[in-house]
Amino acid sequence: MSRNAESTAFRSALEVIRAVEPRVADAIGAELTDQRESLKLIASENYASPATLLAMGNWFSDKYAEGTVGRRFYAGCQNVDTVEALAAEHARELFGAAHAYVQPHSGIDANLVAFWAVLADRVESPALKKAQVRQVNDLTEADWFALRRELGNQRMLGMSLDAGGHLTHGFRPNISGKMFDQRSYGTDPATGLIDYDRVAEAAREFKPLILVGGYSAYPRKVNFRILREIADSVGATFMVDMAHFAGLVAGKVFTGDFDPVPHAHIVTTTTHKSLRGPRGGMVLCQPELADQVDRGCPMVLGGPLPHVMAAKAVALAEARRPDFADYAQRIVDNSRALAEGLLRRGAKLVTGGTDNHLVLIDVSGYGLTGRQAEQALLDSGIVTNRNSVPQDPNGAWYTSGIRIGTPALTTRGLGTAEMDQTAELMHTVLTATTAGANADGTPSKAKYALDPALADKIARQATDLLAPFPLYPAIDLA
Ligand code: DSN
Repeated sequence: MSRNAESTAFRSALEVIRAVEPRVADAIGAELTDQRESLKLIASENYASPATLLAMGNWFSDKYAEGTVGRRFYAGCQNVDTVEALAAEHARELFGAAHAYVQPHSGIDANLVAFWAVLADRVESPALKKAQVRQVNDLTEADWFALRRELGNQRMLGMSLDAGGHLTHGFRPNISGKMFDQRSYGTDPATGLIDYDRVAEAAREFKPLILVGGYSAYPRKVNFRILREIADSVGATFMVDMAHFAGLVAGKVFTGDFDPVPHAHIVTTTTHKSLRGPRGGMVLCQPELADQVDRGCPMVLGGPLPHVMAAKAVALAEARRPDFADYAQRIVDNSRALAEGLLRRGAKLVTGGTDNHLVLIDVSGYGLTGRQAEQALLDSGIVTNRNSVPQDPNGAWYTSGIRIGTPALTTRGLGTAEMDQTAELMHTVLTATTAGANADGTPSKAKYALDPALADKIARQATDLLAPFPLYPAIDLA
């Protein structure tokens, strides 16, 4: 394929869009410029390949396909069957999973499918059994009452949000925290690391139906063998949400005890973070849960998105290539280099470092809240997101942390030397930023001061750092 093909494809697409609504075409073009010019350190973002992006922009979007491959509620799904089966096959092969369900639209959808599958599989409920074998019309009002009571009072134990867990793992404001009787495990206050003995103790006391592993802001490996042993010891189903680190599992950086797939009963993920696919979700599971998982649509999900499943098939095929393992290793090498660069300059990091794709800076060490630091970095061309740190005194809105990650910059080709320069730019901004005050003189958690000339200088240096690593080098929209 010529490099020109990518340019032609995207230029032609924009020309067609421009003829209908030029402002949308302009916004798409502007987004490419912004992404090209900013130092993107958001740990959950990446840059999908042109092939992945193009697989989403077509008439597959027009098709309804409730059901599963070969068993649809709509006619004419033969081509959707092809791409869904391909995506599932690539996912099974890539992760060594017994079963893959590629329809979830997002991570929360994947988690809801998994929760439902476990509830349906594990909860002893005569009413649910009747409902499952499609005797729904035979259920009495008392049956429905019992079913809601039984399904609605199950227990889940997951990692707490401020320790790095995800809001869908039982955080109260999320639906998972409302549908389950929920408890959470944190991290050791001294080390910031998961204390497996404490998790085991919590599991013994609480006896959850589901033990959830996985995180969105924990910068270390997790031993999934130990978590599975804990789950087994209390009869819990072990679920892992690997959304953040799926690319590291796919690239065989996380193997053995650190690969969740052989240890968990059910694994969920998104496909767009370190895995570098389209926006979407996926569930992998042991054979005994496959039937329930496949009921995800219409049980929990709306119609599947065939165009996104096509893109998942493309991205998963890419992740099966040998160069993806090299990419995954470079993500971690870069993350370590970034952490070391920050530590050497005096930054305070949660757990003192990293062994995955992300680093969590405790910006209270710079006298700032996460919100102040996030904005000051953004003024300087560095895109990050604020995040709670364990036992965060500033809550989930202002926070005391900045979460950064290397999947996106690694895709562009930046290496460990550039990570050290990135650490220097970040440290310079954070050191130069001061917390502001409210009108009444009290300390503000949002206001800050940063010399605009310095912010501009850092933004120019960030652009210079990126210049040798163009994003989508083959695409010229001019
Ligand atoms: N929003 C994703 C993240 O940034 O981690 C997960 O939901």
